[in-house]
Amino acid sequence: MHRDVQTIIRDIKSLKIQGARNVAKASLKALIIESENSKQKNLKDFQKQLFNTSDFLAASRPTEPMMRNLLEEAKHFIKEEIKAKPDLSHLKNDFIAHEKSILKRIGEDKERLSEYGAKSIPNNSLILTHCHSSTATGILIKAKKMKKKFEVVACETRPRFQGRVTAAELAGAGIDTTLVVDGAANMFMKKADMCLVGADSITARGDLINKVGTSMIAHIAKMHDVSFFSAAELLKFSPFTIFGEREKIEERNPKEVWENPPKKVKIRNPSFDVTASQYINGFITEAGVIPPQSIFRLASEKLGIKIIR
Ligand code: RUB
Repeated sequence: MHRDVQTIIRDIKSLKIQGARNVAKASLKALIIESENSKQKNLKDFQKQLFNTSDFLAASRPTEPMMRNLLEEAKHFIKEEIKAKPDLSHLKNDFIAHEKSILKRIGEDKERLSEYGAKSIPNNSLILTHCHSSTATGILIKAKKMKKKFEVVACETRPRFQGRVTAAELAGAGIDTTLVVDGAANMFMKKADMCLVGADSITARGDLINKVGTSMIAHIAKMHDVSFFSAAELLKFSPFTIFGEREKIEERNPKEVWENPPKKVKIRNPSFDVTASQYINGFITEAGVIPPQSIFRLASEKLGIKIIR
């Protein structure tokens, strides 16, 4: 595996590259690097090399369907190209061009999504957010550009403090931003008008899997009658949840929570949690702002999933 690809995998695992979208984009860039530098002399070996790299990337963070969906699509493209025109240099060139076009399309989808999201931000409002979602911050920055007036409260997001990334990014964009500890969420929710978070995964039921603590925020939001939205490309949909499988929740090193705990103290460090669809007012997607019940149909269409075989 190329050295730069190994670095990307390391950076994904260590959260230097974080957030579902950044992880997915980095994985496609890794495939492009691997392909550009491949020394394989025949189609079979090239395919094997790219498939292996793809499997390593997919395993780098378990709860990331956007990355998995794109890697699966890349594999599918390679298989189909080999069938259509079995020529190595043709395959390499086409594959690299294809992946670059996908990266471009992801960027265009985000633009559209940000536009829909920005329109949804109420004027003179307080928005509460959690963790760092480049999709959610993209919306807020777009709303600021639209001259909407709003403030943001960002929860700090123990144990890795991604809320600080959000706060720095939003404050840097001129948005009035306050960072609070996660335990203060209820206190600030009383004054909030809307919650906006990202998404790592969306299930067939329209449930949301996002940074641990998200479900707590959604429950509190419901209690205070505050609307709760998740900003999510349709590629965040987890196809195997249609067929009964559950999305695996990544459990990270306990040392992230407490470096040197006393003996006998047990520590758990789940990275994500599940917010049931009934707590979600809508998903802000590239197809529009849609209720959780519609995600299944739209995402299946986008991903080309055939339900009846
Ligand atoms: C990040 C997180 C984000 C989603 C969406 O968790 O939960 O809300 O990944 O991000 P982590 P984006 O820091 O563990 O990766 O909108 O950028 O895809």
